[in-house]
Amino acid sequence: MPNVSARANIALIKYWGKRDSDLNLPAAGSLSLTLEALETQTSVELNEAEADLFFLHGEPADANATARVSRFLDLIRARGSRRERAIVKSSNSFPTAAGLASSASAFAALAKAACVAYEVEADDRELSILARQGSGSAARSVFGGFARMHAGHQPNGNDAFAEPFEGSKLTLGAVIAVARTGAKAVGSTEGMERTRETSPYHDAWIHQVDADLEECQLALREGDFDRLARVVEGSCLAMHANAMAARPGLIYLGAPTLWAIDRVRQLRAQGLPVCFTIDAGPHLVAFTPLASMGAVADGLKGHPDVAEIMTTGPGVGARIEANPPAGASQ
Ligand code: 2P0
Repeated sequence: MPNVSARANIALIKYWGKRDSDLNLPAAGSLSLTLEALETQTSVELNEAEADLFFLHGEPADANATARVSRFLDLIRARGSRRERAIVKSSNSFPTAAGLASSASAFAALAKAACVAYEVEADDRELSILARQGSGSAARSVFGGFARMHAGHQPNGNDAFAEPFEGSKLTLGAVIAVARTGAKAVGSTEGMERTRETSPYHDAWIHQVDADLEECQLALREGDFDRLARVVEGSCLAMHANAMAARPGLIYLGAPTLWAIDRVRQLRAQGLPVCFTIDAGPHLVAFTPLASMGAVADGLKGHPDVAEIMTTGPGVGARIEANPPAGASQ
């Protein structure tokens, strides 16, 4: 029974909008950093039952989550010769569905574990294409470190995959100010669709991404943190401005998020190389060189609604592990 780990990633240049919902094709590229501490472990065991079963943290998952996993397994089954159903067991080392990219690590791990279980051969590019169909950001979590996602042009999505981005002179980690809230109100998939359909800013947002990707890659290659901070925060704020301009508007930022944005900018003004990004949830992620993570973590303490500060370095890509997933003892 294959057991695979994969780590979530946080985008420096954001993905927010699809060109095709059925194949889950992004309308623009993105660039992310895979993070060591945000880990999912998933095992896939084929069996003779009539339906796929999905256990999350040892408990049967709800019908929606199970159906999403089962639809994904259908994609894998369609590529191979084995038709059995499967028992999928998964556990996360971090809050699920709270805007910390759990679907990225989940579908990267599931893609690899299911390919092994169903004896489907897939290289990393094919895994990335498969993972993308589970969740767009999962295409990037197949890889460790920085990953660059290509939007592609082909209608079949065969050119919509991620690959490692090499050549950064900056080695970054992340300090995450975890806000004290539960699951997000509007998930990314629905939020993106609403934004595409109703935001007057959506075309401008999509149009900007290519230039931001080039600028970000240049800043990383040159090791220019100030340049990086400008484009990373610009991409994040433009994504949220676009989402806020949807009707009804999507507001993922909370009071502790705004507080933490201010703190990051104060820390940078004091000379620390740090910049922020925010996904579809209230948690702020601060990127900073590894040597500054402690100082940034200290600087983000002190708000009553920041429940926890996590620090993490870059993580590796999806890989097969020897032991079964912790907490998936069902
Ligand atoms: C990103 N996010 O680039 C952006 C920024 C959230 C905010 O990719 O519909 O869960 O499954 O493709 O991958 C989250 O979106 O969406 C995401 P689907 P996904 O990381």
